[in-house]
Amino acid sequence: MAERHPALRDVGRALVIGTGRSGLAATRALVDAGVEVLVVDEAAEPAGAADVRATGAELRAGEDPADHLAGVDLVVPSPGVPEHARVLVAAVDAGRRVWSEPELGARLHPRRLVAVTGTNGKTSVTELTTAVLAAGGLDAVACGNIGTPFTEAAAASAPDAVLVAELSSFQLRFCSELRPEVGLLLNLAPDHLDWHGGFEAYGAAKARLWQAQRAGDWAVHNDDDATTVALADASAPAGRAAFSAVAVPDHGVGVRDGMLVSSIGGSIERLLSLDELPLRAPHHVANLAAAATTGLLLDLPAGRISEVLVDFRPGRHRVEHVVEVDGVAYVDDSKATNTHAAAAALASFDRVVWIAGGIAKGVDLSVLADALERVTAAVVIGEAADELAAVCASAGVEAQHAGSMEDAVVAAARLAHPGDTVLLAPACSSFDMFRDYADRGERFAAAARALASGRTSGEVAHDRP
Ligand code: UMA
Repeated sequence: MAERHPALRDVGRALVIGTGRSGLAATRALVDAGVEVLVVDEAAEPAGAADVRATGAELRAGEDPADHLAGVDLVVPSPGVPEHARVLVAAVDAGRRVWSEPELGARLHPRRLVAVTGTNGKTSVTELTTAVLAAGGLDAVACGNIGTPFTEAAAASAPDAVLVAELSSFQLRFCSELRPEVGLLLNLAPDHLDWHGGFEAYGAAKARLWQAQRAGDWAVHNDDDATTVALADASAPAGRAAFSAVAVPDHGVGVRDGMLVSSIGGSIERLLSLDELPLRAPHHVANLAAAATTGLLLDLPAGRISEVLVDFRPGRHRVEHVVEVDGVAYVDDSKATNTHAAAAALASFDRVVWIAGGIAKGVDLSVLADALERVTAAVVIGEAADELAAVCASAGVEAQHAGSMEDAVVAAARLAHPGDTVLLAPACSSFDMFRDYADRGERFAAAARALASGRTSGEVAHDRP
């Protein structure tokens, strides 16, 4: 047998939990490296079962992974496995190594790495940063939470490639040696508290982004978000840089006099005028500033960076204009899966009929009461519907319940007046009613388009004059 990879020299047997994208990528990498792999999934018929069996690994479906720790040197949990799961608590208590799938990939295939985390904007900034690096002539590869598992992307990439990894708190929680040369923490607001057990643990997981950095690496925080500043102060051992949507950081990219400017070279350098941008919402400007900071820290030419930023369009289901019907705009921000993102979307329109709801993930939704100033009415769906209706009532906003997205859109149409925006910004995850956030957004868009073509059953009669 070929000699085992040095990172796995003392790993004879590994337990992989989950047969999804992460679990499959980890299993393939471990089997290829000559490790004996047991894969366990809580589902009796997990979707990835056939792919896992094809690797030659043993699969036990429908079983508790905590029963299978005997003889295991390494545990690789899928990100969906919560930190308080019995198997992870048992593994940590027994002193077993627990690596997330990106940690495994980073150890097996060391590459240049830019890592992006935060509560919101991760995917957009990962896309933007990948485009910035590519325009600067680097072989940039987007991976991680964005879709292609880190390990798979790392294995397929050239040795001089730069991985641009979107990393979730779930993945960072079990990272230790993963070392980005630029690590971006975009923002931090309560999310996934059911998984981590609390906000402090969630923040601590995010801050692991910087723990393995060394001199010459960059820890980048958001100057407009005090929590990211405090976390960087407390935990970033490397060089510090920042970005902002309202001012110019000491060392980074920000806004002055309607221009996006950099202070990285020591003097102020203009990158672009905000007038050139199709979308000027603060969260979008912050995303552009974060990507520009990364490009400039990697010594890429400012002119190329500016071109990419001006041309960039946010992806699907991110404040996406779907259709206009009877003077009412229908906007899909299904990607707003937490309160922070929903509040940013609500602040982007003048008069809003708001569709929200789903699974609250242990987060207190009452903070949204302060974000409802421009909301004239709401339609609430899913598990969190009652809680959101109470939040609306506390802000003096009428909320109607709906049992499906189609009913929600029809109800919202009745509540809306010409000039209003019907905004899907759920503040919750989608898994109680939909396959994922994309499915939820598609259902919203289809229902809105059905209104436009008059296919919705019954006339849309406006409740109010
Ligand atoms: N499973 C168990 N036990 C558990 C939990 C899950 O056995 O306690 C099993 C499930 O039965 C299923 C499998 O694990 O068979 C699913 O694993 P998973 O939910 O971790 O999903 P993957 O398919 O491995 O996808 C993961 C990320 N999913 C999550 O973080 C929930 C994907 O991010 C990521 O693209 C992919 O790895 C590749 O890196 C998605 C996501 O929703 C987009 N991320 C969250 C977010 O963006 O908010 C963090």
